[in-house]
Amino acid sequence: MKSMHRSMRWLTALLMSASLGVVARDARADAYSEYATKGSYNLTLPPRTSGFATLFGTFSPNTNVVIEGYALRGRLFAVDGDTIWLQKNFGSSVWMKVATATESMDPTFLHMSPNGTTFALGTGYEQPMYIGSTTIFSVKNPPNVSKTAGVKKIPANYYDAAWRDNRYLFVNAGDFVAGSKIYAIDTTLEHPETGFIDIIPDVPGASGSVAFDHDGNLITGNGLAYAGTSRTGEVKIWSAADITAALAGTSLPYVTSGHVLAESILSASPLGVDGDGNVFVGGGDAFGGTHDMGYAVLINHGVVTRVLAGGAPVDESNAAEYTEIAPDPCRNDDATRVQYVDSLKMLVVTANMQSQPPNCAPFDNSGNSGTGTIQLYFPKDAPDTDGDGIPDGADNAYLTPNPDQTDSDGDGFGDVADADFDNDGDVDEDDLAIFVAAFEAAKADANYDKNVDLDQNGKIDFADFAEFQKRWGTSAPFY
Ligand SMILES: [Ca+2]
Ligand SMILES: [Ca+2]
Ligand SMILES: [Ca+2]
Ligand SMILES: [Ca+2]
Repeated sequence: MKSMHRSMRWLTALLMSASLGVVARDARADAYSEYATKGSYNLTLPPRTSGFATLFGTFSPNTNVVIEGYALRGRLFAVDGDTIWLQKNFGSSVWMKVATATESMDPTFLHMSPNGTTFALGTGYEQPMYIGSTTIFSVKNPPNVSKTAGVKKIPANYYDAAWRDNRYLFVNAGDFVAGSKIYAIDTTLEHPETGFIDIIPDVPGASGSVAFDHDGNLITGNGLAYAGTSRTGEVKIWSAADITAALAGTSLPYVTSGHVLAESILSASPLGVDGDGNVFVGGGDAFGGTHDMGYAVLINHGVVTRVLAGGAPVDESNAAEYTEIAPDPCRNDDATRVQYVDSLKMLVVTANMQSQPPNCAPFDNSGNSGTGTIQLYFPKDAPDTDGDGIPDGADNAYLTPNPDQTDSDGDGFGDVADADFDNDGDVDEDDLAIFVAAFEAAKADANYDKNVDLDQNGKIDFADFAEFQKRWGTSAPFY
């Protein structure tokens, strides 16, 4: 009896370690909740001049474009009425104007090619799409995209778009009345509008968005039901092989091809995939209901695998298959956008906050009002190059440890890395003069300068000078 108990305990232990082993092998995040592990960080969009501000910028680790010292990899773009802004530093709400447009932009998309060399800009309803080189962007002399030589101006019907590779841009045309289609643009053509390729020619209803996963499968989402056979809130996925065939001329009929991933996520815009292959669906209300605005849904990567193999779509009553993220506690925001920055393993959630509890404003579906806020979420394995506990995507000095993140002059560069005291972009004699004037000052002294106290220990001494020396002769950005 005794020995039987012992062997059962041993077997139980063996079973437990075996099952633990299975869990440990899959390190992938399965739910939005796993993104909160390193905390969330709040940013703000630039003040809008007209139209509404929207955030873009999903950059692969292969993006190597640098604009006047500012690497595009991981950096966010914001677009408002007439301006394209570039984020000055990781974790920063300081925005630099890098381009304008003639059109009053009610932007529907600004997507960079995977290698970062080409931008595609949708300026708004019935306005042209522009495709051009990202190297035209300039902090020193922002160009007008609509008037820049070499930028292709394309008349097209569109709502959102996604790059398949560095050549083909997939576009969903979201015409509420006439029905929608998904087509591809060969961006290498001199006149891309002469060679549109039908991929899915007959989407019933308004198409909300398109996205590619890491294996080249295409994901589509249908938005608002308007008339006829609209399939509201349906998210479908088409295999990479089907997409390759469609590019070669075999277009895909909407109803009889592809696989249904979700049956009712309104408005299915935008769509995207995180680093672990989970599919996120932003937009307004999700899974029906009358007042379920202000959140986005994450569909577990396992459902994608199952659906591609012919299995059932996401079970919306099963929390293991989808989770929600709700940036707006009042849940009356109808412009919840989710994007993923591959190079930083960063989930970016934007919302237009119209009110705060307990005084929640009544439901509003204009999509344009409220304060544009940005929340950053990171999974456990997000890069933290300097090991100070702040993930790279939120760190205002990602190469120098500064857990306090102090930025005394508010220019977006953390004090610890910011020896450009006069903010002219260079660390030179002028900054040395400012340093010398404050040297040996302590907090109580009249000549104490918080900016110059690089290590923030309340005293300007040789430790700060050593840091200053390291930065001597460098130019912005400062990390
Ligand atoms: Ca860090
Ligand atoms: Ca740091
Ligand atoms: Ca600073
Ligand atoms: Ca300077």
